[in-house]
Amino acid sequence: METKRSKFIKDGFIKIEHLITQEEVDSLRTIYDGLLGDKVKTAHLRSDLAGADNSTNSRVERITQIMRPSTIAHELINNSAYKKAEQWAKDLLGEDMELDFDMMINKAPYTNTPTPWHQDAAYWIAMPDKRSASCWIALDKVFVENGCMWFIPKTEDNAILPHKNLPNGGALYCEIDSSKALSMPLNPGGCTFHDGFTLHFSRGNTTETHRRALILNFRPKKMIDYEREQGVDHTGERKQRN
Ligand SMILES: O=C(O)CCC(=O)C(=O)O
Repeated sequence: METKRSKFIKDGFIKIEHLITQEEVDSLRTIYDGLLGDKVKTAHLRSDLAGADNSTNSRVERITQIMRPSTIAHELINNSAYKKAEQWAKDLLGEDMELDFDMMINKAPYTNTPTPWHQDAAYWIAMPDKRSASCWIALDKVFVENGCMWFIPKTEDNAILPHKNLPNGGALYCEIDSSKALSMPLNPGGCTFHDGFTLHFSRGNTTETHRRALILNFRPKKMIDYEREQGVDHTGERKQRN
């Protein structure tokens, strides 16, 4: 019988329809919106995943990324979403899984900017233990037109494709055949989990409301220590490291 765990191992991703309740979504939205609206407090952790837009002097962020929000909003760490996602990560990959980093990725209304195809492991240093799980939590109803996640089921284990940066320090991307990609619409409080080697992407937000996602990345405690010893805390520049 296929379980969430066996599907995650086979395909490199799974979908969980209800990770947290609407009440829990509402309390996360309050914290999330507070950080999104505070460009001063978040300045050192905040950037545009689409790359800085130098051409227009525009201050409009197309894809707002805020790394490690729990280092500013400390209450996040004890939030039930973090606890539930961690339990799932342990169930999927083992009891030694812990939170490595959290991040917010928001697509503002009508910004219509895709997050390009990539593998998260391209951003990370090479690690002897390659287990990882990223939990992408929808704080809004997400669908194709506002930028839900898309995944390509894994065929090859742990191969990292060559990635390049979008101009001006933007996201990493790779050239791939996306004909087998599957979209992952979700209701608020639903989530997906993906492995660091799984190819994923999202379309731009063409709707009149925000597309808010909170992402929690888990890996073995020993690998988190290994990263920190090398100065990796997931707040540095975007570049291929692996
Ligand atoms: O939210 C997005 O558009 C992309 C998210 C992503 O790339 C990730 O969670 O690794």
